[in-house]
Amino acid sequence: EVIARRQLLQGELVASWLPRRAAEGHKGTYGKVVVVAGSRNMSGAAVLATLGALHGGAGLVEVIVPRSLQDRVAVAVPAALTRGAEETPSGTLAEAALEEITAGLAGAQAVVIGPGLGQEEETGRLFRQVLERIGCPTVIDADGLNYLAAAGEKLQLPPGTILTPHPGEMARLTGLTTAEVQKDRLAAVERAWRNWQAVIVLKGARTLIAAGENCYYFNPTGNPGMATGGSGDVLAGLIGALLAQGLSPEQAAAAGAWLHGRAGDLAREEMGELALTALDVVNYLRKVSREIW
Ligand code: NPW
Ligand code: AMP
Ligand code: MG
Repeated sequence: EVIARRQLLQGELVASWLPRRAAEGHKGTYGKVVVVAGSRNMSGAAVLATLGALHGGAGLVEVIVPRSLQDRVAVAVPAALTRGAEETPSGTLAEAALEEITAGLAGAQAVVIGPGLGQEEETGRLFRQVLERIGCPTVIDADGLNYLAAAGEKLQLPPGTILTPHPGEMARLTGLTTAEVQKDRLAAVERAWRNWQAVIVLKGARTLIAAGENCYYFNPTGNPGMATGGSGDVLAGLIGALLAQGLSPEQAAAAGAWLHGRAGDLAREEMGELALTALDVVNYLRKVSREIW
């Protein structure tokens, strides 16, 4: 049943979607997120997406990165499982990583793919093959979106896919300019939704979510302090965690945007906008959790 709606997100609605922790719950209850991310110069993107997933309540998070980054990522996020896969000379995931990644996908309730993957052609070919092997709801972000845009054909997406473009990525996905995207954000998300038949999260001030025919959410949380490297990578992981806990793609996308912005707003109360970094957004998810979980 498709219900036409344009909804302003607010905390009570988001809280009503979130699963309560059962007294008998165990880590298997809350789902496994597999994060496919990172390259030599962007190991932080993998770390931040993984932290977003852990702080979003996923029972288990496994992060798959180019082999030479594995130890570093494991030290940065000891709570996550890590898997190192074959890499290209420039330190991005290689096509030969396919079997290792496929093994990692087993048992995932949600996948997050794209942050920091880089833009090597070979990694793009790998990305397309990985997409075909994913059988669970998936968040595609950052370079994953760039690979979708570069594919030149409409790729088949996993069931329950969420795309999380910022305006620049949205421009690449739709063939519009960034200015055109920003001038009519509603038209841009509609266009992307029609083309991809996926939930679209157009980030930036007042993040806009399209989840179906005439079905939009407007997010009022967040602030310009969050305009800082890596904050989108945290959001991708967070949405993955909500998917793994059983929220629908529509709810996970909307709730993720709201919670992420709320964490940024609570961080701003303490430190102002200047000093705020992506790691603060992660850490203030604790306060948001305390507020409404
Ligand atoms: P312009 O110039 O206005 O047309 P890119 P990226 C636009 C990784 N990271 N409003 C704007 O375009 C990511 O995961 C790794 C308007 C801007 O110049 C990716 O894999 C980190 N325009 C990779 O880096 C930390 C907006 O987009 C352009 C806009 C590249 O991602 C950082 C930039 O977009 C990063 O997350 C807005 N609100 N937002 C790490 N520590 O490892 C964006 N634009 O070229 O896609 O580059 O977003 O930095
Ligand atoms: P990314 O560009 O992928 O790192 O994503 C940036 C994240 O920060 C997204 O979740 C944006 O919605 C958020 N963000 C960036 N600038 C603002 C802003 N001016 N107001 C609210 N949120 C913002
Ligand atoms: Mg980003």
